[in-house]
Amino acid sequence: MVTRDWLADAAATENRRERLGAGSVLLRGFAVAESSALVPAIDKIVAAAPFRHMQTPGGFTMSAAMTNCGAVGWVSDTGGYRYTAEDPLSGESWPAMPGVFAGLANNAAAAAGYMDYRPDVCLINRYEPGAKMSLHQDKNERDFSQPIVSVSLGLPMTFLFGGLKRKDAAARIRLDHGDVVVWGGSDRLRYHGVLALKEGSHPWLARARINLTFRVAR
Ligand code: MD3
Ligand code: FE
Repeated sequence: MVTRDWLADAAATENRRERLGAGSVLLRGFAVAESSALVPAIDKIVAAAPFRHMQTPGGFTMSAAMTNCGAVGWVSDTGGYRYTAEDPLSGESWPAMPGVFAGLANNAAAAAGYMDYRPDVCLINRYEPGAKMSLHQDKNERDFSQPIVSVSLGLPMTFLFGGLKRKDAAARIRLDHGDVVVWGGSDRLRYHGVLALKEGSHPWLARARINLTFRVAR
């Protein structure tokens, strides 16, 4: 019964799309099929540019470990937050963005209504149980009209989606393996963060959650 299956698929896809704000869409499970290609691509990036715990400008050590791929990478140290063309650990260019990353980000952005999305950086965040990210805004990029695409892999996490002021109440959203969110328009500068990761084990990533965050930085 081809027709029935097609309708079921279409309904499932539609049901798994959740509007989070005027410019943001959660695409539940959008990256599940690609995850078997994403994990080895991450391993290859990490072999060249290892995960590291960066320092905040205030002198704290971030609990999420990070690396990057693409033309530039996001870095933080006691000198501030910025994008660099070289990995400060090696002095070499950041690893190139894999085709499977660029294609996934472009498809997800298009599914949310942002056509021709061409990110120049993917920040890769790795959380182990207890790691978190406090409420912050992403504003080191030049063009806030460009959305951010995030891909969650591994253990589930509670995401905090606040407002344009730090004190605004934050909604809590559970993000699971394969969930993709496109954040754009008037939501681009909303405060956001993640609660501490809970203990668990995931078939792909064991005791960890990895988040891919695609941006147009320059
Ligand atoms: C909403 N990472 O790297 S991704 C970050 O799960 C960061 O690792 C989190 O926040 C993580 O900066 C959240 C989701 C995200 C990213 C950017 C946003 C949500 C956003 C920018 C504006 C609004
Ligand atoms: Fe952020």
